[in-house]
Amino acid sequence: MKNLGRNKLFKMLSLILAVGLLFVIIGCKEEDTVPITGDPMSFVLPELGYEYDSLEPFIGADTMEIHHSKHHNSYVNNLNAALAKHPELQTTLEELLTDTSLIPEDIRTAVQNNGGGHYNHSLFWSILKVNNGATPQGALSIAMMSDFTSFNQFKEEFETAANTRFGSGWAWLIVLPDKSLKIVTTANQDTPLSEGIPILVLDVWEHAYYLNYQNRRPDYVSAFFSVINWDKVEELYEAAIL
Ligand code: MN3
Repeated sequence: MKNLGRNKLFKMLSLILAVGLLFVIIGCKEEDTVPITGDPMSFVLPELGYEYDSLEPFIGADTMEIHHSKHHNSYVNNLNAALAKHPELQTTLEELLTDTSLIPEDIRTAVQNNGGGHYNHSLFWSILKVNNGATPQGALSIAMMSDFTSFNQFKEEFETAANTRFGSGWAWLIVLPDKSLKIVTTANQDTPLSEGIPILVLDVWEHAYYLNYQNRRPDYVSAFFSVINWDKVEELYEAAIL
């Protein structure tokens, strides 16, 4: 009888241990949002976290819906299709975009364009919110004073960079390895990851503004300053200077 009791206890403990282990494995998997595991479904279109009309009147609901559900979705699908050819790749998207020589040659262009498209848009959506005229506070505000002399000077330089980026591309605020801030632009879906950590980004492809602003990119760039979620940018800045 005593042996049988122990046996039962042992079986029960094993079961608890197995279930616990399973939860740990599932938990770890959920944490791994970016690593490429060879599963062609590794990347999914992220939710915006707000409605398509949330940025009205600065960025219209039509633009947001097409931009997110069509443009961004295509980048995700094309990225997954390219990566499916190399299930042996064990790294993160950020690492591949930081050093594109790590990308197998036959899918390099596809990953640069579509992986960049996925990375850039994901960051872009995350820093958008109608801000009612808010400006940066805290450590980011101090850094802007130090690197640009004032918020208004930063704004002017960022707008000029975004407006003068020829053709399709992106304007960025990045944190350099020495922790200073720098405004840069990239062409197409290229990222500035090899130079620094992005904390603010603006899509200046025509598809991002044409329905609202037609050819008037400067109006769109100026309106962007009404939909920057400075709390989020500050959070990214604080993580970047750690
Ligand atoms: Mn776009």
